[in-house]
Amino acid sequence: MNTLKEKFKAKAPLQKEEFNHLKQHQEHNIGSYNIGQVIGGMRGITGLTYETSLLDSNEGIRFRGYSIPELRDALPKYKDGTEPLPEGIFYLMLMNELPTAQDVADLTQEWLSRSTVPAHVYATLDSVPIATHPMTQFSIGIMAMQNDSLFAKAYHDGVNKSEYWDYMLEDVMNLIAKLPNIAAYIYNRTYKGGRTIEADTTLDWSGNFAHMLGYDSADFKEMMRLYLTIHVDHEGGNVSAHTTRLVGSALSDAYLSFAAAMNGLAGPLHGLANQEVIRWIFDMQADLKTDLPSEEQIAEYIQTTLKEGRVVPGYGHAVLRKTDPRFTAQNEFAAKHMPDDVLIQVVNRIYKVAPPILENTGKIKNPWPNVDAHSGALLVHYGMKEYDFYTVLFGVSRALGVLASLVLDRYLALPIERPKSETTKSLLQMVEAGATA
Ligand code: NMX
Ligand code: MLT
Repeated sequence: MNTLKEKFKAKAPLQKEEFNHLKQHQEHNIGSYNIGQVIGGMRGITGLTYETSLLDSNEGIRFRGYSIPELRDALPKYKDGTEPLPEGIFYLMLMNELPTAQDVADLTQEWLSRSTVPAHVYATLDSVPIATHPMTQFSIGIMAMQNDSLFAKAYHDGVNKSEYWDYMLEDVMNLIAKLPNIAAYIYNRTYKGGRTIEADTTLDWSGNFAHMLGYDSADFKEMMRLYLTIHVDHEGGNVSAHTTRLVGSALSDAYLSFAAAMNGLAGPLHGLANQEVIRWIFDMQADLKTDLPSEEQIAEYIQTTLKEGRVVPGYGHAVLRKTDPRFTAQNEFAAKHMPDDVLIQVVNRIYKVAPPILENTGKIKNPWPNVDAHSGALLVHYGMKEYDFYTVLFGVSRALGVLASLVLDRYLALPIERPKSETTKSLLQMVEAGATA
């Protein structure tokens, strides 16, 4: 038995105890909702429990109670590095306790030992056209591994439901361990002529991922540790987390659930926004024939985007109502490591100009930047300009949060999801009758 599983077994009963305590209060009413929320994407309706992180609309995300600045301080680092190792935030989310440096080192080794990707997965990726979007390739690569699901096999063999979590944890560890290899393969296949870069087994999960992508500077590796830490999770209602939960609730295994989540992350209003931001900035620079447009030029470009009935990518949020702390963390990294970078200056000019314009439309509820407004500029600085690939990096990180949660879903024995729907007619009838659902 691996060390993480032993620790989870010892620690998880406390989480179940708390959940069982909540179950004693099932009749407690926590609010009501209206038709606007039903037809408006279910905003503000609490419809699920989700343990690994919680979003405050003004303050931003907290992981098991810890904010991003607190975790940049508290989580173990790589040797003399200053950014947290994502292994640590995975440990925190799963266990509900901060890891020691040894816990993190154990996890690095555990993932390394599980990282070999079966040859047929690479062969499957090689069979799709090279122009296939990297997120589609990523989803295909994940699905190609589904045949190895230990959870699906155990279910088929009649495993007792009390043991579901055990097989789910095995699948989750295997999947997370292999994602960097698959992502790097897609990058090298799509943009770098199919070169092969062997893993560096002396490195941590993120450092080795950076290495396999062909980026070996110490700064890029630090950036990757930060990037993979801050994108992990954003409570349970976002498209990728909720998809993982929903699909998993049918007792679909981790591969099926996570591939579905990645298909949601690939949407331009969700994770694909990180590529859209850089595409939008590059287009603006090309249209205006300058790398550093003035604030006036940027303001005009934003107005044009709005007039064309398009969104300004990287701005707005369904829940947040202030600047995303993930944007701020990246901006701090940029100020420290690339103070003179022109693209970062463009990002900061947009940050100055966009909010009042968006606010003045009178309909955009959050005029502030989200995580995607910044991430691409860091990658471009280090030479990764292939922006179609950016959402894959988001996906590798997002695996840690949603898959830690998936283990907990099975541990807490959450039921299949099945909300009620109505038709427009049936809701109108309720309105006329003054009835409730
Ligand atoms: N640019 C232009 N219009 C916007 C923007 C924006 N950045 N944000 C919201 N709106 C519009 C929105 O399309 C809607 O228009 P309409 O009534 O014509 O349908 C109106 O403002 C009200 O939307 P909100 O209630 O403010 O936002 P909602 O909760 O529906 O959507 C987002 C949230 C994030 C989908 C939206 O702000 C958006 O499309 N942003 C740009 C894309 C983006 O950055 N997505 C990344 C989110 C973070 N992530 O990584 O997942
Ligand atoms: C996320 O990280 O999932 C996004 O900010 C979207 C969300 O929280 O709705």
